Amino acid sequence: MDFDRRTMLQGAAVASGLLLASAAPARAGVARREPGWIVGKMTGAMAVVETLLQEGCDCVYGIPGAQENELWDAMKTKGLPYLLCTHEFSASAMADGYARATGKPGVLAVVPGPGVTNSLSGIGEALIDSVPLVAIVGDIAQGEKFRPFQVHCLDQVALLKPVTKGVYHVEHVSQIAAAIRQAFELAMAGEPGPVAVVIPYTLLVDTHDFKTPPADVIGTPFDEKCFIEAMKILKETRWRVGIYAGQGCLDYSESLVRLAEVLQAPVATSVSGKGVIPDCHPLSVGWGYGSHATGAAERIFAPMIPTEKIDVLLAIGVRFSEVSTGYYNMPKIPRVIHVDANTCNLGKVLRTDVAVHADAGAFIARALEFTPALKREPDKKLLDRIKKAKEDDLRRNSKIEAMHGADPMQFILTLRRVLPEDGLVFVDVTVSEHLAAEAFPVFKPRTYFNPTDNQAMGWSIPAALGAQKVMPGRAVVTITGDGCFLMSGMEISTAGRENLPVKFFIFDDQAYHYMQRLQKAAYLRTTATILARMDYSAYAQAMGVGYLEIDSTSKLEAGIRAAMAYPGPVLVRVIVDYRDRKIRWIDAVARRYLREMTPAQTTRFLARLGSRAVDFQPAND
Ligand SMILES: Cc1ncc(C[n+]2csc(CCOP(=O)(O)OP(=O)(O)O)c2C)c(N)n1
Ligand SMILES: [Mg+2]
Repeated sequence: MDFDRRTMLQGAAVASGLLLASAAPARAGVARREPGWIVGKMTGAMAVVETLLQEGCDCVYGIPGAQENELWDAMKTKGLPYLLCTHEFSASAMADGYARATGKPGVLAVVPGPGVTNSLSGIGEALIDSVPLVAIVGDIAQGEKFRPFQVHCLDQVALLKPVTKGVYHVEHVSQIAAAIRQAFELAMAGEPGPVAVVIPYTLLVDTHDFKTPPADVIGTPFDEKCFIEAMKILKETRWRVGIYAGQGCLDYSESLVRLAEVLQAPVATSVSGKGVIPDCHPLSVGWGYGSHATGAAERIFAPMIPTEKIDVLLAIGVRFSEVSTGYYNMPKIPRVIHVDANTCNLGKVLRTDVAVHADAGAFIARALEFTPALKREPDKKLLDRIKKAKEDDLRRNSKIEAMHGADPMQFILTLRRVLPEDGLVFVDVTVSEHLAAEAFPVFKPRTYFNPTDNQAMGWSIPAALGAQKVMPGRAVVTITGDGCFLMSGMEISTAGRENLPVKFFIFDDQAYHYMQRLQKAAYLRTTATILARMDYSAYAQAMGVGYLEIDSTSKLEAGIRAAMAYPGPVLVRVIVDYRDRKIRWIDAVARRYLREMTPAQTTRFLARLGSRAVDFQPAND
């Protein structure tokens, strides 16, 4: 990419004192507790907690340390819930899972040095995936109390800067409440993202007489001129519109569906937009709209027959990122309207005719005011084509290919049948994420989650725990590869300790199958992809959670039902057999990579394949 994601999100300046961040446009629509003033004499630690409570924080995820003990003690005193995790990667992923599920900023608290560096992968995931976080980060003593060679004396601010929208470095106890409030505001403003507040530990015990007002609301610009341009195009009722909706629409699902019905526009979504329209809606075509995504989306957005084509693409709250588009694999549509809360996303990937800088919800609400002019009659032929294309996808996906274990695609279809509509699914960085994006229908916003653009392996286990902690009545499951499990599996001990009833489905193929798929095609052998044979039953027992095993396709339904009925956390080893099941995303991406190779690269590539093809005993490891 030729741009810096952090700069794009703005608010980029590191604040010394409380100078931060250029004003990013605020997002409307998410209900937040109206915060009042922070008033009274208290310690810095108490001010942190009081501010978090006022901002509506339900839970802080993290691990205490010498520099943060004062803070954790204050949380207990003031009754602010917290969840102790086993590693700070989990702290950031838990806060991320919380934020995606609730729509509110997730909060983590970590110590300086290793606490910060451990948390960076998850904070980076939140940055690239537009998830609001507030990281409360300890720091070594500064100012008069500074001494050389303190423990954890890394440059916390410099470490956090590239993975956040902004960093507030607090220099005096009096600044604590304002810094945290501004961090909440900035995290949600415009395109959401993570913000850090770095507090030297000595300030937590200092006292101050606080009188801190609510943070200034960062305004929401609405580009009226471009909006009118967009309406001019949409009013051409002879043109068929297709909507591509992203995460920016998650809080405006009902109005988005209404707009789609007014326009009679088929709706495709990005991966993180899954759920903005119920997949059972007659206009929903599922994920993506190219050859990498659902067959239905491709057939409707890139049809063979010219009279069936889409004339206008209306992209709302979406970025056309590499993963969602299968390596920028977008069928050409003659006219493109792109709406986004962050100007830096507009027209960045796709040539755009009209770029509307606006919050998705505000745009949709305004567009609905033009209903009489935009209205199209239902097109029975289109609706029939969508229905037929979805049925064909289901038929193709229902074909069982596995022979020595469970079929992963059958798992995905069966899980959907068993899981309640409001159940939460956290899908990790396994090759099955692409199968799930394609074949797992989502019926409600904020119920399907995937670390889409940083692809941080191991994310699903802590992210699911973060959400389950504040949503005790909801069914929460993970779809986790065995490689991902080995990265964050220790966090399952937290489920056992707290009795958080997440169902951890671990796809055991003793391999990085994803890498094997990519490597086999390119090198005719695999390197560094084979994982340990594990005793999952012993592991579950050690972690204090229940255990189940599914070793064939025929046992999927009963196994998943048994897991869901289990009253506590349970680890389910699903022995999967991928065979060479077609994965549309991988095939589409491979085709595009090949097309982009230079003639010299292609020659070298083919020569290597040729020489390896005669090696009958390829060394795979
Ligand atoms: C932290 C991290 N390291 C490495 C990768 C590269 N990577 C992507 S998928 C994958 C393998 C995942 O293995 P597993 O969880 O077993 O799922 P499977 O590939 O078998 O479906 C790897 C190594 C990554 N995305 N994140
Ligand atoms: Mg695997």
